[in-house]
Amino acid sequence: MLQPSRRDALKLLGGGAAALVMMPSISGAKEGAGTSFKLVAQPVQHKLHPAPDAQESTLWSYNGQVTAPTLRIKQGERVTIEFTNALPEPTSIHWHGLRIANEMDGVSGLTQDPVPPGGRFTYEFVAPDAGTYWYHAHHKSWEQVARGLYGGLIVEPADGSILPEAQDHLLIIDDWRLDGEGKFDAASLGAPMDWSHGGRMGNWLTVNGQSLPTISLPKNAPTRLRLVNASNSRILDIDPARFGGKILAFDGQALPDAPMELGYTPLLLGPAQRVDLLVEPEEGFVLEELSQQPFAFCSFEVRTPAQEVAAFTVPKPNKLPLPAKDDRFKFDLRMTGGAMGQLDNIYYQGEKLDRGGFQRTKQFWAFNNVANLAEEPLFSVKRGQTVELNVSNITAFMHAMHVHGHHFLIEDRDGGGVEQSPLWRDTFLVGAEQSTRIAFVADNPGKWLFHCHMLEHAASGMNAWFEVTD
Ligand SMILES: [Cu+2]
Repeated sequence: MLQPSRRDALKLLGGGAAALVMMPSISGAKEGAGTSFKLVAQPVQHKLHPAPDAQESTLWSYNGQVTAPTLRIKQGERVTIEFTNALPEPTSIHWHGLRIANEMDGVSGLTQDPVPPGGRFTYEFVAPDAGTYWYHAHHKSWEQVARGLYGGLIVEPADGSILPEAQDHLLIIDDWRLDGEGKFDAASLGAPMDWSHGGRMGNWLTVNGQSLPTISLPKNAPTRLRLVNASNSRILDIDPARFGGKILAFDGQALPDAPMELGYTPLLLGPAQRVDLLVEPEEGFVLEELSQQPFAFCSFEVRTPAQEVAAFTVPKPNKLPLPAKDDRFKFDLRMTGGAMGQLDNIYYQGEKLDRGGFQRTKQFWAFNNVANLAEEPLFSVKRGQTVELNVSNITAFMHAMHVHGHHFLIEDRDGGGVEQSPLWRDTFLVGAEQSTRIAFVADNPGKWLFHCHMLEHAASGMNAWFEVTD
């Protein structure tokens, strides 16, 4: 019970010329035992569609780059990020999937005040797990992420086993909504129709901010492709078997039996989810979005490598705390609301919403009948407690549920088990009328968000938090 069907349409604009992709990357300036970076959130002009007459868009960026610089850090090393906000509105940065101290989680209104225009904030943390992560704005995310405020974050394993650049590629995929001139469609941000349905769907895909890039890979060499879905709401359907791709990791966590062939197709990559693939290409291939008509949005060409290629070391699973079998804190979460869903008994700030209330508050979704971050946590547990969440999606849409500060085991879907075990994730997809059981050890004190990563759904009700006390 893994791969429910979806009904959204991918309406893509006409094609264009292929562009060569270069992923900007900044390596940290060494400062004593740590590594430090500077990030500035600022507006930038960028052309999203390759058609010659397509207009430039005013986007928001970190350091003026679409996609933002990739932060490469080392497992277990202290990292400092000096952040400056040069945007006309407040913002904050969330380090998605990193199990770091709560006050560095970057959730404005819960773990920190938003950084005002012209303000600064220093993020400082130690990443405990190697793998593929990303960072993005966590203030009005539905607008700020849509405008481009995101970048990749790679945690290199402490044992230093990394591939050379030519054999290790980060692909951050985004789904943009462009207007008739090929510009970012800002006018439709916040459309209630999107918020009450499947979220903001775009009509144009980019990889690392580039349209239809062609990436060179060394022929027949083991190469890691790190895919990140940075879309507001689009679930990508991909099929790694079409190009011999094997799975190394989901959501940053290496699989114990990697490299693994996927026993099903397609692979659904929800918003915020990551998958690391291993390829050893004999010839060129394409990465396709398969939810409608197959659409190739990224091409790979192969070149005979000039030098000897590096041998591949299978990434080792991180050491994550295993949930206890007994002594569990169990919590049932019912997801309701949305178009074609149950709209009765939804409360927002103490008010029972009726037709006018939904329109006035733009709250359309609820967890256990409550829309959006309430004053009280969903639950509160002591540090070290195993938490079991039984999540039932009683809506007409699929959702991408993200737990902050913890990775969890997916234990069951609809009573049918899971396709592999252990399956660690930080974001899971739950289909319409499906249920999923997850479990994790709440080992990180603080206030942690639990929300749908379809950012319009989070803004319109699917947003709550839990507390871990010391
Ligand atoms: Cu959702």
